[in-house]
Amino acid sequence: MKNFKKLILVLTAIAMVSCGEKKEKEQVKLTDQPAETSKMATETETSTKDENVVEITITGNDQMQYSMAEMKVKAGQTVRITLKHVGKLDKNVMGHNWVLLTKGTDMAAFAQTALEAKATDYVPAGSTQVIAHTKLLSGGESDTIEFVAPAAGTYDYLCSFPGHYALMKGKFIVE
Ligand SMILES: [Cu+2]
Repeated sequence: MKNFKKLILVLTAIAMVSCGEKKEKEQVKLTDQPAETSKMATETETSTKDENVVEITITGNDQMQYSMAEMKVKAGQTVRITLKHVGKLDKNVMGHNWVLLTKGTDMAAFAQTALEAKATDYVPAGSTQVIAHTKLLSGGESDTIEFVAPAAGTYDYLCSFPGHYALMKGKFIVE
């Protein structure tokens, strides 16, 4: 690791010579930062390892599929969900979001209403049927949301982009 750092410093020094002074300084900074940043990230991770926080990462791809058909959490837990669009297509043609519906919401009826909400990325503004939702993502993007798990029961989640819920849906189970 130390040798690697030295190598980077040497390479940076070489780059300095060829790039002029301003760029040199930037590069030195860039080289110095990652080590510190990653250290801090690790510390934060450990300190937030809380029984009451559950982190879930779900992906969506260009084949219109989620990576999970079921999620389980406990009532009252803080749920941190990250949706990653691992495809390449733009959100205009293959946008994905993650929308959690209130218990008993008719998914097909909701999806129908969502069709008309293009202006708000297919999540009807002010809908009382939505517990939580991510942004609509293009390939390569991700979004993390946080909310408190509702009362015990089984809830539906879906991607509300037109036509996607037929494949992109799942059960959110609160125990
Ligand atoms: Cu989708």
